[in-house]
Amino acid sequence: IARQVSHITVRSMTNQTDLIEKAKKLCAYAAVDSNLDINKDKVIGIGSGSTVVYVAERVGQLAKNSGVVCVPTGFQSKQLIIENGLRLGTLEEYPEIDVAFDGADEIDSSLNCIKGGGGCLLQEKLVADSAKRFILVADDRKNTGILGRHWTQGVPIEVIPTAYTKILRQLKQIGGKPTVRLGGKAKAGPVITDNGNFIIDCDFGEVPAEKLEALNDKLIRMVGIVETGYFVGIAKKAYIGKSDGTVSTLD
Ligand code: ABF
Repeated sequence: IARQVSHITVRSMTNQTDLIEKAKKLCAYAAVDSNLDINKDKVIGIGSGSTVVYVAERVGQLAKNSGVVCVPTGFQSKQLIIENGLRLGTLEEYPEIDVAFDGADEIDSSLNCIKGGGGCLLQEKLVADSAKRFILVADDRKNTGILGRHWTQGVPIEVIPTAYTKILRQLKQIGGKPTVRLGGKAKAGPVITDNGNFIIDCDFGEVPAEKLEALNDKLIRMVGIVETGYFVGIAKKAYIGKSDGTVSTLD
């Protein structure tokens, strides 16, 4: 009986994983199909994460030989652009992006989001901020209504390495619970971003939309913080994939 129960548990976990994967693909395809016009959009931002894998796949299917240029948000997205036969460009060459797609860790009902779970938040914010239209793609677990509900580690904050103890102290002073993100097999050292910085994950609990901008401004003013994972008022629309096979939008 024990074997049978564990078999069922594994199978239902697999089903759940399959449904989430399906939801990611559905929202990514819907976002690209509804927002990419290959006759007009010539520069596309491609974000990072597991949902964006399907964005890159769909952009590849629709725009492979159309001459569009894709600007990545980090190493993984650079690989995705290349693997899908798309043309790679840099933000230095293309500072104005027609449309950018990216995932999120959490999205609130005002389209603010937390990003940076994968550690690429600075590049992601640069691309998002350079885009005329910034579109989010996520499965329904990320649609939490209010930020701080799902992402229990808190908001990722990129800091200059020599400033990390100063910033830890300052974050505690304003009521945060910060931890330096550790990496590697033994988690013995800090994660180093593409820009050579550290990431601090800081839990501020649930932060209502109307308080986000003030909190983010306070963080950005701390000398040593390069950027935060709060994306306030940047996204134009979000495509949310559900495990029942439907996609809803937030705008
Ligand atoms: C990136 O990928 C990050 O900002 C965010 O942490 C993450 C979302 O990943 P996924 O699509 O895998 O949930 O966009």
